[in-house]
Amino acid sequence: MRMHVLFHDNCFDGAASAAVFSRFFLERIRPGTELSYQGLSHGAGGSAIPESVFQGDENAIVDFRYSQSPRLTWWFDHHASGFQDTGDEAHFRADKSGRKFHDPLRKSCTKYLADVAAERFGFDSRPLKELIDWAELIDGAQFPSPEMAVALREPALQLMTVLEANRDPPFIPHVIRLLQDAALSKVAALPLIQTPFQPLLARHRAHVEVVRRKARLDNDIVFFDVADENLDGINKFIAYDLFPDARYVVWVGKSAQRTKVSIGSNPWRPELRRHDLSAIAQRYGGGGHSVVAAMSFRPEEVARARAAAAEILAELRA
Ligand SMILES: [Mn+2]
Repeated sequence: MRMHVLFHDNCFDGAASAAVFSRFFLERIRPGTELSYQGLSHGAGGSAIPESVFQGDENAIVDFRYSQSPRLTWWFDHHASGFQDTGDEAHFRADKSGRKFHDPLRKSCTKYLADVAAERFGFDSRPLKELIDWAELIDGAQFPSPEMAVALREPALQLMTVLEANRDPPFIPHVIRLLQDAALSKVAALPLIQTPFQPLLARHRAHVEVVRRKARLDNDIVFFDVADENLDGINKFIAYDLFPDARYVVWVGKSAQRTKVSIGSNPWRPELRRHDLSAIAQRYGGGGHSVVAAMSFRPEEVARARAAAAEILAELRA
């Protein structure tokens, strides 16, 4: 029997959720199960999860949207946009398995999963406390200051940076296996993480300079467009470090795989948010949370992405 764990790719919370799920499954559900892993990412226009990803005898999705496939046997998610296809939510509500869970009010999928596993299945999550606490802090943007989120001094933030930038499919599954048994700070200190981190830190510092050059604050909203620089994965807290009083950040980015519009509300000024950003992103085929969301377009659709960003800016300023 093989359990295939599908996780939100290039995301600290996605990898941490997969590690917690694995340890929970092996301790409380079926010891000795062979586990395999695969990352899922958002495609253009909110494309559905292909049936071909469900490769296990059982399949779990963590920190990523729902699927009505009968091959999906476990699901944990906290995205407000967790139900994207017609009938997804009704299908989930009708589920009687007791193995599918969704709570859009939770800050991280990792802590949500650990809490459900503890309360309903008697799982002892204490050995993974460091990992769970950092996932809650990172995914919930609970940093005491934007400076901490941008300086990347803490080992967990260095690991986060490496996971977000990774393009090698077997790498994150390997990290997920390590995180099940070794302390997070020990894993982050390994050459496996530190070797790729050092050039990423230099690149990150260059991104800070690009955002400093391009970002403009208008009506409490920061906007910048780095599609021409072919930048997609940049640290989402840079703009708040530069503009601590901003209400929202809207930016256009681009990689070989997609053009992306990201929208976020200032985690250090929560009282300024007046929009559900996930609802806005869903109108463009994207999704996320009420406080931070994004939408993807095809790589060649830069003009469409820029038009969407302009419409969203107008809506947020109105
Ligand atoms: Mn998450």
